[in-house]
Amino acid sequence: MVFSERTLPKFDTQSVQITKEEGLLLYEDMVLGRLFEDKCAEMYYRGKMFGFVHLYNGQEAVSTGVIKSMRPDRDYVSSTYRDHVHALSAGVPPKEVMAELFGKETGCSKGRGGSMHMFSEPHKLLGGYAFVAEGIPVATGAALQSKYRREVMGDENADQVTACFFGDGASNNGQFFECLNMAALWKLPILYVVENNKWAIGMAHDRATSQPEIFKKASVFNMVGVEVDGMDVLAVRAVAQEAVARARAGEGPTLIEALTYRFRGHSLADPDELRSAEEKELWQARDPITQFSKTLLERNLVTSEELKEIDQKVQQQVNESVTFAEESPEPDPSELHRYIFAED
Ligand SMILES: Cc1ncc(C[n+]2csc(CCOP(=O)(O)OP(=O)(O)O)c2C)c(N)n1
Ligand SMILES: [Mg+2]
Repeated sequence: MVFSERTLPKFDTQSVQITKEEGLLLYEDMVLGRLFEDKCAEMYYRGKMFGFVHLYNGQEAVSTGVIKSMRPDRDYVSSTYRDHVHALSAGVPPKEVMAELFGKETGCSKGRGGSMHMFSEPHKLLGGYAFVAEGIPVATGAALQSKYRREVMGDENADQVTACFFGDGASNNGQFFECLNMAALWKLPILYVVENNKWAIGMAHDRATSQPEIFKKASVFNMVGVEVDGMDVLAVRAVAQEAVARARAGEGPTLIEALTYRFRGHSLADPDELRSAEEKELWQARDPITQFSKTLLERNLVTSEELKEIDQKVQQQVNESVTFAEESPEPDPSELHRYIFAED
């Protein structure tokens, strides 16, 4: 079956003013996501990590554009099983993410979680979740507690916004509808970010969904719904900044549908034979990192040497994360029962 490509929403990237510092921050975060995932693939095929590993290549502009519009270590982020790069954007050090993938005690979830269960209290990362849509109620709860603490308990500092990431497939699950209803009803400070990469494993979104334009589903809850080119980091950032401001001002949630694509198979165990070569090539040509480096160069904000230096610095950081993970101890078997329940 052949599916047509959706027309991308119009966005005037030229109209967005950014400083060199902001541009480099966005660029570095996306490159970190890309090089980290490439290294994961290498380590997985070398037998260094086990279980399912889902990579984020191609979708970097969504994680970077949204999370870099939020306050680090204060606002909440919830993810899915495709969670390494959300963790990195949220500020979890690459060595802690890599060590988690290696199942080591020094991992951000103490080696108990692995690829699909990144968690970090200091970085307000509420977790990766193996079940599709499982993070949506958790993120909705986080947003409810911020609002409750602020408005009912009078805690002025409880002004956190939550970003809840999930896939197109998850938007057909019941939690999505129940949580959007509650969030709109209670005007919760939350961004529901659907990363519509057109596929749920081997199921094409258009084939499984009566209304494939997910952002339109916001309207039935009286919620703001927007679609955005998920391969354009400045477009994602602009939409996210507006949504964060709306949430922070007590005006409630936003459903953001980012049109994006994963450049690799569903997981590293997927031979990726179902998607057509044409479709893959079309999206590969929209690579968010290549596009953004062009923008930075065209605006004379950076030189190609500066970008290369960042690439090298990040590559070194990623390599060091592997050394750290390899040299780290495994959890002590006598302590395997720990971290199931909160400790005093
Ligand atoms: C509740 C539940 N049902 C089924 C699965 C098996 N499963 C794992 S990933 C996936 C596809 C989800 O696709 P999508 O939400 O679009 O996210 P993407 O993988 O594209 O990022 C499915 C069905 C699961 N993990 N959890
Ligand atoms: Mg998907």
